[in-house]
Amino acid sequence: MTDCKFANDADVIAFARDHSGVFQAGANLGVEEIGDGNINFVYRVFADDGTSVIIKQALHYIRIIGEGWPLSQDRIRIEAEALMQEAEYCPDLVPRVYHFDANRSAIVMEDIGAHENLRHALIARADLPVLAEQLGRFTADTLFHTSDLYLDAHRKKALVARFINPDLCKITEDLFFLDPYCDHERNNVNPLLWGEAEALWHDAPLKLEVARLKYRFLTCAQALLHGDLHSGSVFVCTQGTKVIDPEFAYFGPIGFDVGSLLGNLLLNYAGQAQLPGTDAERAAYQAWLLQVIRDFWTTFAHRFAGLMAAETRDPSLNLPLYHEAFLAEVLADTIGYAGTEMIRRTLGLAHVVDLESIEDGQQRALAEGLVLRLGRSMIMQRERLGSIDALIALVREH
Ligand code: SR1
Ligand code: MG
Repeated sequence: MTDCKFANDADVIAFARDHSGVFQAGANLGVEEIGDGNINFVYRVFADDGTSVIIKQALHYIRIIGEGWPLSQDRIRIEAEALMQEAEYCPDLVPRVYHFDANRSAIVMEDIGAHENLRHALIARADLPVLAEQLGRFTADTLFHTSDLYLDAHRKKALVARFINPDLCKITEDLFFLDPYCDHERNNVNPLLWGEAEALWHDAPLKLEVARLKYRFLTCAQALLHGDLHSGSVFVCTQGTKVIDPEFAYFGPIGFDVGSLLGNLLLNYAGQAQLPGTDAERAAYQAWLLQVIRDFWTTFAHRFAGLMAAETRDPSLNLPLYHEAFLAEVLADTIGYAGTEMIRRTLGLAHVVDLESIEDGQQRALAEGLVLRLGRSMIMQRERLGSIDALIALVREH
């Protein structure tokens, strides 16, 4: 469906009117394009009475690049099906899907307009009292219930087949595990960080560990991942959290999702030291971030352990010692993939505003240098750290 792009505002409005079921007959509707992501087109359609929906459309190329970087439109089916899958276990934490239209490569979904992008909320030092618990619950419940620890073996394999997502996985395979570890033309390196980047490109022990993490990403079909669980895919308000954008969903290692979130919290932690404010404000927010990291992991691990004990039906997998070993492996993966997320957001193509909004290049290089050194230590030490407190101690040492 390469020619499905909405022709104009009236086309978007007609689509929303026909496929959402939320607007009054004859309501006067308006539309605005709100997408600031890299890949798709996103519209908000609204009525005078405040009713609104979101329409997300995937074209056959990457929005910010154009036709020069083609991308399968199957990603929008995968996103719709992943949102519905996630809603089975965490209906309060994802936007509701009203309609998926394969011909228009579009989803009509709930408008979560009262929420704010987590990345911007963290930069503004928002207090988010339910964030850690809700992210821990989202990851534990979605990942456990799509793994072999829960699903019947035939159902699991049928689901794996529905979520084969080669184009989007290839983006991750390249942007996470290839580009940042060589002088790649897609990279975007602060000139003041060039020496540290070059050192990393020649760091054989690090490249060996990144190869191991990449191979797990390629082969370890543990659970249905969100696949792109960075702070820009999470929306927050003081009462709640919504996780959006699972177009990178595929069956991969559980620690990739958990680690993506953890890595993004640490990217903000590193940025905080150079963002505006007093020393006391920066330090207080950094301490809060470390507490969120601890609570997030602890919620995830406790819930996942409880689910394994209560709901794992396969007797050969329902062993307390195996459950303990499984979570230890997920923690090591989490720390390692968090490290790769941190490094790729510093040297690779797609940076984050937690660091990019530090206007002074010298100060930004300080924050980026911290990210690189911490990311490297996390990748190298991931199998030795053994607890979230040990990780937090490592962060403090840097
Ligand atoms: C070209 S796509 C760059 C990044 O945006 C997406 O959100 C993913 O994180 C991807 O790596
Ligand atoms: Mg996205």
